[in-house]
Parts: sequence; C-alpha cells; structure tokens
Amino acid sequence: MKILLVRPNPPKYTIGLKHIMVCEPLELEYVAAGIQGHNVEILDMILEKDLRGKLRSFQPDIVGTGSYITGVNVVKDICCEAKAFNPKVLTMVGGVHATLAPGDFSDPHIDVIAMGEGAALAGRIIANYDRGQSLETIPGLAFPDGPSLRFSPPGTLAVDVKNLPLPRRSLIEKYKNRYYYLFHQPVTLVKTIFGCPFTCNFCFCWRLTGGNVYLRSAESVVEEIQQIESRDIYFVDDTFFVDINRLRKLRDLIRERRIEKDYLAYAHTDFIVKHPGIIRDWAEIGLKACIVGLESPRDDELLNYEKKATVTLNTEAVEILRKNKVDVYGSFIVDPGWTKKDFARLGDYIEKTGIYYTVIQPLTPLPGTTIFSRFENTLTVDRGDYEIWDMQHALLPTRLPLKEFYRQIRKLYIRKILDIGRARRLQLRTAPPVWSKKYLRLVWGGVRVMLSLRKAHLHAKYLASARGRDGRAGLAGHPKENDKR
Ligand code: B12
Ligand code: SF4
Repeated sequence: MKILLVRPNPPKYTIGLKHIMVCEPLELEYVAAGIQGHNVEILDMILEKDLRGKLRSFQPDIVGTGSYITGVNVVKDICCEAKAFNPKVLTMVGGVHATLAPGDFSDPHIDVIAMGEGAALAGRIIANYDRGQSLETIPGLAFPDGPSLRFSPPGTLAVDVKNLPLPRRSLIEKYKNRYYYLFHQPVTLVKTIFGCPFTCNFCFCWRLTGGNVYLRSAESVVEEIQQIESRDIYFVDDTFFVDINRLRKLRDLIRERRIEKDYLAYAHTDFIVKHPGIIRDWAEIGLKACIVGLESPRDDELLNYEKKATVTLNTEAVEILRKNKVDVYGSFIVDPGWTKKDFARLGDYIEKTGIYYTVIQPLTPLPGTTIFSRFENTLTVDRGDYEIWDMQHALLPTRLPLKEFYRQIRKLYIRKILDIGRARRLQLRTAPPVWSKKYLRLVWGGVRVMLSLRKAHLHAKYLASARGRDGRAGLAGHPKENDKR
C-alpha cells in the first residue's frame, strides 16, 4: 500500500515561530517508522505546497496527517482534498492535540483519529486496514460520526520506549538542509523522553502521557545521535534534564565515543539549580543553549501557575547557564490582567538577567490543560478559531485595551530582540555575526512577527467574518484584510 504522510502548513493568522524556525516533522518520521512493508512518503507542506500534485503523482491509499491546535482546520482541509482526489483514500489523523482533544477533529473527511504514540498506533491501523479487518478493535482510536465521535476500546498513553523504532529520517532527506531553529541550521530533532515530571497548570504536555515519564535508554539515544549528520541537535523533550544518572551516562557515552555535536534542550530551572555540575559537564560536551520556561517575574504568578519555581530560583538558574556560556532562550507568560507597569517589570527582568532570546506569550488555556475549564466560559474568541490558539493571541479579556496589550508585547520584542546592539553586547554563543544571512533572516522573521502583532487585535474579527461567509474559517475562508480599525 502507499501511504502519504502530510505535514500541514501553519495557517495565515497563526503568529509566532513559523517566521523564525521550520523544523523537521519528527512526529511523521516516527509514524513512518511504525509502518513496515509499505511504501511511505512524507510531504512537508511548509516547504512544498502542491498537495494535489503529490496526490496525483503518488496515488496514495492512505493519507496520514496531524497538527497542533493551530492546524486543526488545515488538517481538515488536507483530508477533504484527499477525499476529493479519491473517496476511497483512508484519512488518518494523530498528534498531541488529537490525543487530548479528539473531538476537534470530528469531520466527515477524517476516517480515523489516533490518540497516543503514533509509531505503534499507525502500525496497527495500517496492518488491520491492509488485511481488510475492522479498525474498531484497535484500542486508542476515535471515528468521526456525525458531529460527535465513536471510540474504540480505551488505549494507553504509555510509550513503549524499549521497542520504539528510530525515526525514518531518510524520508525527509530532500528537505533536511532547509530546516532551522533560529540560528541552528542544519539541525536535527531528537526525542529522548516522553512526558514531563512537572505539572504546570497552563501546560498539557505532562498530560499527554497520563502524568508518567518514559525515558529512552542512554545507549539508544547515543546510537541515534551517532547516525545524525548535522552538528546541531535539538532535544525536543519537554524537559531534557530529568534523571541525573541517565544524564551522567549519556555524558560518559558521548565522551567515550568522541561525539562532537552542539545541543539545544529544554530545562526546568529547579533541576539546573539543584545540579549545576551536570550543566557544566554538558556545556563541556556541547550544550550551547537551553530553552527555559521562566514564565513570570512575580512569585505570586509562578505559584499560581504551579510552576514549582520562584523568581530567585529562576534568576539563579539563568546565572548558572550564563556562567557556563549556555545561551538562555527564556519564555514568559503574560497574564491578561497585566498593566503597563507589569510589562515594564518584565522588561526590567529580561534586562537584569541578560536574556536575549525570549518568547512572550499571553496566558492560553489550551484544551487538555487543567486551567481550560476555569477559563472556558470567559474566552473572547471562538473555540473553533484554532489558528489563533497559538499562544501569541490573547484569548481572555485583557485589562489593557487589546490593541495596547499587543503594543506592549511588541515593544518588549523590539527593545529586547530587534536591538542588534543589545545582541552584540550580550555576546551570545549561538549567534552568528549580525550581518550574516542567518542573522538577517531572524531579523526579517522578527519584523514579520511584529507586523502580525500589529493586527492581532483584529484577527478574531477576520475569522468571525470568514465563518459567517462559509461556515468555517479554514484555508479557503480568509477574508480580505480591509478592516482599517
Ligand atoms: C519541538 C516543538 C516545536 C518545534 C517544531 C517541532 C516539529 N516537529 O515540527 C517548533 C519550535 C518549530 C514548534 C513550533 C510550534 N509549536 Co511546538 N512544540 C514542540 C514540542 C516541545 C515538541 C514537539 C515534538 O517535536 N515532538 C516529537 C514528536 C515525535 O512527538 P509528537 O508530536 O507528540 O508526535 C507523536 C504523537 O503525537 C503521534 N503523532 C503525531 N502526529 C501524528 C500523525 C498521525 C497520522 C499519527 C497516527 C500519530 C501522530 O505520534 C508521534 C510519535 O510518537 C511540543 C511539546 C510536546 N510535548 O509536544 C511543543 C508544542 C507541540 N508546540 C506547541 C505550539 C503551540 C507550537 C506553535 C503553534 C507555536 C507558535 N505560536 O508558533 C508552533 C507551530 C509550528 C507548526 N509547524 O505548526 C504546543 C501545541 C499545543 C496544542 N494544544 O496543540 C506544544 C504542545 C507546546 C505547549 N506549550 O503546549 N514547536
Ligand atoms: S511547562 Fe514545561 S515544565 Fe511545566 S509541565 Fe509543561 S513541559 Fe513540563
């Protein structure tokens, strides 16, 4: 059988990372790895737009796709296109959002929704389909049925890390040099841990594995790294620094095998402060940057988010990283109740800690998080306006007028990131010279984010008017941006 796995393009009004990074579709490489004995191809629609042409030339029997919350309507459009091409094509959807909010994918063009780890589930789906057996006996699936879903027996959110295949990177060979994360290029994504040991209430990552953490063995991780060509490795674990013994073992294996790579990884500040020695060791073997959820310059907010950190702890963690010449990519949450004073306080904190790379995100009650039900009834946007559920748009009533709220975020970005002099002063380890192509690309991406943020207060209105016109704000539903307010 022929299986086409499609990575959707982020939609128009989604703001954020699409302008400053494009990473490989690791999830689809895993799904492909779970499918044995069939002809599988990956189409990355961020880099290639012609889905119809691909359907015509490849003639798939199955089309598999998946997305984060922002891409729900794009996924539906992909499945619609696949069915229009050939109604017999089986359309299969999976991913993190499908796992925790499968109802959002209830669509007549979607045949099956997989909830959980994709390599195992896709393997079973395709095997049954190939043999003409029902899919309804496979645990962990949902089937759109009118406006609701029919479920197969409950599946597991556990990940069988011992039997997890390695991702099939050969399928993205033609794209590999085009993927980048900020200045990291070429860069390869590696997942070594499924789940997160923390339980921050605004985040749904820890719930994806039912609150459990599954760690791949140090040996299997090092074997994977040894097969990777690129120097830069981006560990996409929710938090890479979890188990001190495993980190030591990995460190030793990397040293023994003389592996020379540069690493970028997520870290929680609590671990950094408790284990500065392991950060020093990892900096020695190639750790160049850490993505750290600092969230707030206020203790009461950190407590409120159940972050298990304080401002003092966070500041200490940043200092430890900087001392070891590990760049800090800090993310912050903006509470909708913030005033100009609060934004100024965040600006001071970013300045004081010397952080250059920052993401500033309005508090977003993603479906699947524990805070979702708390805010569900106060949302200022439609639940189906998926593309602006991007953690860049404000979805809750803001104390500042919405336009001003976004202006404050823009101001912070402009002063902290687009100020090239500041970047130079901070002597970043991962930054190339400011006049290099990579740097100019980042600045251009930043400018595009700023332009989107200028109109962000209008995006919900554009989507509402598109919904009025064609019933759904999907790919086809974008109105002209002629609203001058
Ligand atoms: C690394 C990362 C990125 C990378 C890209 C990674 C990539 N592969 O493209 C970058 C930095 C570019 C990025 C961007 C964004 N991200 Co991001 N990202 C992550 C992170 C940390 C890891 C994702 C990853 O690579 N996982 C590795 C793969 C192997 O695991 P997986 O995705 O879970 O896939 C498995 C299963 O879900 C399933 N599966 C997946 N797809 C399919 C398809 C089929 C058919 C089947 C059967 C199964 C299946 O099988 C896979 C293998 O086991 C997650 C956190 C998390 N825990 O998921 C956030 C996360 C996914 N990101 C998030 C968001 C919001 C975004 C952005 C929208 C932010 C923005 N405003 O720009 C963008 C969207 C980019 C896009 N292309 O659309 C949110 C999504 C929330 C939600 N409810 O959907 C998350 C969960 C973070 C969070 N704060 O909550 N991201
Ligand atoms: S925010 Fe980070 S540390 Fe907290 S639960 Fe999510 S992934 Fe884990």
